[in-house]
Amino acid sequence: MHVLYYSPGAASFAVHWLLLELEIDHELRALDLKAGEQKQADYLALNPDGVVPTLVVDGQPMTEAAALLLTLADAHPGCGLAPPCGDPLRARLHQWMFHLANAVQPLFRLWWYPHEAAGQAHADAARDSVRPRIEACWDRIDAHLGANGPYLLGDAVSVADFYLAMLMRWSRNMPRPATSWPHLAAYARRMRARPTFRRLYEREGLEEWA
Ligand SMILES: N[C@@H](CCC(=O)N[C@@H](CS)C(=O)NCC(=O)O)C(=O)O
Repeated sequence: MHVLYYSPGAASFAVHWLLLELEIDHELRALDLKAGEQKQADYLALNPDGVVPTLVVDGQPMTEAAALLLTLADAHPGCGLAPPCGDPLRARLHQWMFHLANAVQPLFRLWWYPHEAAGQAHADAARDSVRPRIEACWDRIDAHLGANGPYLLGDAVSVADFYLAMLMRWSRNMPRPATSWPHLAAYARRMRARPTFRRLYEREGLEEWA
């Protein structure tokens, strides 16, 4: 049994999307992040970082969005969303998953929570300094898709694309959202056209970036 602790649109979004895509039976448990439910003792026992997502599989809590995505895709090899070990594309998949997890997602943490790194007094300046760094990520990924797309691994969609689409969505209210780049805009249209995207939006009660 899979139980996903989530908050609408948060880092749990891609994991929820993949559960739908892979047609895995699951229960959803919403956490109110503004009310601090993720910092309550019972949740910290599942996820000591006090963040979403947490996926509980047969009673075992697992955390870290990127790791959850890879684990789910690997557990369902028939879905074709993760090339197997030994396939040259597997190394590319690892490269993109780690790049998104280490280089892109942490910038959004700085964008949403600038006070964590800079303190409240310098939060605005810290946030401003993150914007060009996020835009540089879009420059790089847009060029990659233009030359090697239409997906991150080339012709076939992979689990990394669900992750990238979630991160792109997070930029939707920035001065230059990811969809300002032409290849990323086409990519967003392609990912949003997946039937599971519509279901995900309905289940999370989302409207923006539909
Ligand atoms: N590295 C973690 C980061 C997760 C994360 O930062 N989640 C945010 C929502 S997007 C969160 O739970 N924020 C609430 C908080 O930090 O209190 C992952 O990828 O799972």
